[in-house]
Amino acid sequence: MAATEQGAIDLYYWPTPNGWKITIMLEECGLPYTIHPINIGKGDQFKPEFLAISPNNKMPAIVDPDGPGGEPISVFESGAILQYLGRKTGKFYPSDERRRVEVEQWLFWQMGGFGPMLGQTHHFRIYAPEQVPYAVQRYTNETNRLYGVLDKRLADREFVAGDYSIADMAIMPWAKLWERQGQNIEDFPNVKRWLEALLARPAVKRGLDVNAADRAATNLRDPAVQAVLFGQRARS
Ligand SMILES: N[C@@H](CCC(=O)N[C@@H](CS)C(=O)NCC(=O)O)C(=O)O
Repeated sequence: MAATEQGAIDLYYWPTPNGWKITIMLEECGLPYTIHPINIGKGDQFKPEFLAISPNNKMPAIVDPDGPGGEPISVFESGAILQYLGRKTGKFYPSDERRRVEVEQWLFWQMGGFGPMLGQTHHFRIYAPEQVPYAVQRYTNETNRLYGVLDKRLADREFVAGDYSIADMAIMPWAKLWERQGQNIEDFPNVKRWLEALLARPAVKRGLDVNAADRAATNLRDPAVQAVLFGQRARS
């Protein structure tokens, strides 16, 4: 494990869209953090010490040594982590109730729809060991519908929900992978403009760059990696 800077947040991470949400937020907030790689292709997510903070065996997860009351706190689920960091710093997550609800609607839209559906699109278009045309069509179409919703939302505003917020940080890492989701970004000009603006932010670039080489090292078409990620595991 890497040496931890005093007060630094421990981030359990692998460079994927859900992981990037958190490196981007930490970079945007200027919070110190220490990366603990969770190699999901090798099964680090099933280690008991990781399950103790992330019982759903998925990264990202954080441990903030300076949590509420000055005591450590662990948080799993990327949406909950973004909300926690937003409350902790007072940044990118408004405290005004109307503005907060606006952000939360789009954060949960990502957590409950845009993320899970696009994840299945990746699975059936790229990783599935057998071609299932119905599944490819079903998830590619649903992805297309979701991009349409996002494009409409962005037609008359710069960001998804008021000012730049954790909602943008949650959605963008998935939207930047439109090509592998069978989409044409030219069909969604407002998403394209928003995506380009976010990808130009220095903190976003730094966040997307964290341990980038690890991404190339995980071949999700490798049967050994697939056995870890797509095989059902008995829980101890
Ligand atoms: N809802 C979770 C999803 C996290 C997630 O799906 N993480 C994946 C990588 S992007 C993972 O850790 N997979 C390991 C596994 O499924 O065993 C979140 O947003 O934090």
